Amino acid sequence: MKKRIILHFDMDYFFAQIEERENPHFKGKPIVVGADPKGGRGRGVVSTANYEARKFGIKSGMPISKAFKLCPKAIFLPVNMELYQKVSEKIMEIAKKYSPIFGQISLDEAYLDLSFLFHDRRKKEIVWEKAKKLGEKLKKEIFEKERLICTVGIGPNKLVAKIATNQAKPNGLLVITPQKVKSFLAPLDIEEIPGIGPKTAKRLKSLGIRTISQLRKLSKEKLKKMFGKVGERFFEAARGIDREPVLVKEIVKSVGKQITFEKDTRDPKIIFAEFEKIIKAVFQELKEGNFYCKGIVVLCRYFDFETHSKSKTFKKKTKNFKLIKREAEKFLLKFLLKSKKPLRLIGLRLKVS
Ligand code: TTP
Ligand code: MG
Repeated sequence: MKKRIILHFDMDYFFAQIEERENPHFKGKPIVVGADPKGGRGRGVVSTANYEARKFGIKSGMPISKAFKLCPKAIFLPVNMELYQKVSEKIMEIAKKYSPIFGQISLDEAYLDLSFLFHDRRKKEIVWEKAKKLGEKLKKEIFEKERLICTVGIGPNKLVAKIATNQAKPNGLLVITPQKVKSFLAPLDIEEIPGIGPKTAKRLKSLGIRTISQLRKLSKEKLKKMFGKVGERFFEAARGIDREPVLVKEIVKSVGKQITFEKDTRDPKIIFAEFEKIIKAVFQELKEGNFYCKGIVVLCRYFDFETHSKSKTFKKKTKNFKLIKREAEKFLLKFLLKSKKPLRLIGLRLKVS
């Protein structure tokens, strides 16, 4: 495989940082963006928190009631997605200029393939030095134009670049040249490898494997036996190998809404009435954005947080409200029939173009 240089960047505490920028008097105070905490009785989750709030143990995905307990004096703000999307677009417009091979991953992160730097036939070290300069320039431009900080990771592939970003957060820049890959990864926790979540990590930790260097002791066969095909990827990732190209595909655009019931419920009247409101709100967004719907995802969380989703892609993209509503309600009904457990949350997302 050809030698590559990949840059990854990710905005720091994105939603909360935008709120800080918009409200300078919040600076230095703990900020939590997410559901309404309702004095500790709120039932949604935290979207993100700034670093001051993280000091109290608050993190993305945590129940908002728990965040409230950890730091009741934090500033709790609702999710202003429209604003974050606009800011994201501006940032991505800036980043795109740095390479024709640009792949956006989410609202606040993207990869850039900088391998074109190799075409300039100078020494390898100079190439990596140049990549670092580009990273610094990108950070500076985002800060000057948008007043927001981000972290940049640069490496010989996407895997190493992303892990470098995570290690350099916040407001950092870390370059890992091919010679440094193995020693950089060695001491890190296995959960730094994308795809190794808490469940996989638990199985590995039961074998005494905590760090990436310890993971290297397991053979490819053993990992394959334990985890199937993805085990082979763990084997390679532990050695800093990753062949995934930067995909220039646009991220799937979607519009959606979800609600958490005030009380867990099995009452179909309440559930379908709320779902109808969601469908209408989401359809309104579809109209406002002048989008077509390519498919739907219905989300359902039972009272015990067990979460399921069902999705469908339409043969032809559509704007037909009745059709979308019928398909979405079919899925919701299936969830109700599948389990007798009360529902905590329902949601609908439309994939659009
Ligand atoms: P992340 O980049 O994962 O997090 P972050 O930017 O807030 O913080 P970090 O400095 O660690 O990068 O996610 C980007 C945004 O996506 C985040 O600001 C809010 C949103 N988000 C959620 O709404 N729910 C989640 O569970 C996560 C992880 C993110
Ligand atoms: Mg981020």
